[in-house]
Amino acid sequence: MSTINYSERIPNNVNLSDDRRLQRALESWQPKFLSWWGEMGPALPTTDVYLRTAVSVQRDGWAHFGHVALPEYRWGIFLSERQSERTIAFGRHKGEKAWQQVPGEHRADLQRLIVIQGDTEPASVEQQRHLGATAPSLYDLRNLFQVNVEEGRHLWAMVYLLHAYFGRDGRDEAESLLLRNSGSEDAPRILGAFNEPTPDWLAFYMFTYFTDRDGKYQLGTLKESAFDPLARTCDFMLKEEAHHMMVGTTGIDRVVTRTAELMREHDTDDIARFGGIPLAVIQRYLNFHYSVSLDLFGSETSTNVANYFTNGLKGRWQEERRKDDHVLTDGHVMVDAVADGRLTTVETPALVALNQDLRAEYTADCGSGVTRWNRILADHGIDTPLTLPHHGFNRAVGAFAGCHLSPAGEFLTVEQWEAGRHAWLPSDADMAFVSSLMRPVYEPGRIASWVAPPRQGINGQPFEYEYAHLA
Ligand code: BYC
Ligand code: FE
Ligand code: FE
Repeated sequence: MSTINYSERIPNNVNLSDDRRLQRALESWQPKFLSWWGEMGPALPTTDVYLRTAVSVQRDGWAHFGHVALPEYRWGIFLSERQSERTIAFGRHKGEKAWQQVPGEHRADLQRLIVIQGDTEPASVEQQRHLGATAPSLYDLRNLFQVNVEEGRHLWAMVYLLHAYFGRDGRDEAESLLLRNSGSEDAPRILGAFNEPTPDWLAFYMFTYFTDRDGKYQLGTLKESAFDPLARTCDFMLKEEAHHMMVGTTGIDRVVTRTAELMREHDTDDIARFGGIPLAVIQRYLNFHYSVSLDLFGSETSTNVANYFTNGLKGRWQEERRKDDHVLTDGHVMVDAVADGRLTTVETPALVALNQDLRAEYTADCGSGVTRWNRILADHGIDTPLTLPHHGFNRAVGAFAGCHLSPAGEFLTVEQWEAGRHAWLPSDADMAFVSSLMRPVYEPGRIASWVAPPRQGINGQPFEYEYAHLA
């Protein structure tokens, strides 16, 4: 079970060959995936890239590294191992055995959650399609493609569930996942952040820090699901997700490091003319990516999430470590609300407040990055810190939608907002400037002017390693 069968057309550890119908259905989806990858995946032609491929779902030694041609990457279906007596940890089915099939009454909701999750994965590949043209180093280029192939595999993870457990509707939804496109007018991706462009590498690092981190938290709740195949799929996806977090965290580390070095060297904040990204621009990118990622948590109060939890479909972050009854029918909590143009809190049943609960976990985690970046700044003697904006800033979903808050959390008039937004969100000039720095650096061991080299290479290889060969 833990070893992945690579001799089949679709690598898997779910005994796909025992179910010929399912195998045939997925084999007929496979060429559609490959043609989507060809059209919407990485645009830069390469001969091969140094990538990891999952070879086992065991904790240690699960990945193999080697140079592969991107279209020949072995995307497959890998679920964490089944625990024989897994029970449901929360909701009204708490204590019952986890489900190996989809109960009829939860079919629509489960399918919807899987479709939303599945939609984000190819969306991010589409958003990042052109970044290969301007990578700051071969190391970064390789990381981009690693993230892309794994997001492609996460699409496979959801498509497997749709095909295996949701019949005809599931197969139709699997097709549709390849037909919606990020930013499309007619058929956009489902969630807001996945229709925003990722035009440059600062945006890419911010996206992998803030938006992939939403993925980490949402997968963390789905890994608790009573529907065991979903739980096991998400558990394994989280293992891959750790690398995406690393790309974001260390990517921003390296930009901040370079910015701080240039500020010291030239004794000025105005480092644009020395080929660095000014701290104020980094802060504006951070404000944007954090705020659109907060929208991915849905509304502060949501009957959807209450039902998902009560029915066992979606748990809380680290459900089993929570010290309460895991049913929450009696609890009340305070949630954010806006009344008379002011921020207040109102008491709400705990069940409907679970989106805010998850968002709070996420925010705390985001703060750890800010702390590390500020340490880098402090080490260079710079005492202007980066900060997370207030969670009501620039929001389009939930209690703060339609309000105008400053990054400090003050409520503003429309005029004040319009006057301030260029100081708070990336302006066209910021984007044009960052874009002007984006020139590819593809000689092994060399790096662009605006970012420091990584402290470590991949899989013990040095930074100078030939992580990719261009075609
Ligand atoms: N944009 O009841 P509410 C990842 C909709 S990222 C557009 O508050 P709910 C990845 C909402 O659907 C993780 N629409 O929402 C990262 C609902 O629509 P209906 C992705 C939005 O359901 C990087 C209505 O507004 N996975 O993996 O409690 C790279 C009312 O909302 C948005 C998941 O999200 C939005 N931002 O919570 C690659 C997990 N927000 O019912 C990959 C699955 C809300 O009126 N999804 N709406 O038609 C869910 O758990 C929930 O559906 C949500 C929303 C958390 C998204
Ligand atoms: Fe993913
Ligand atoms: Fe990811």
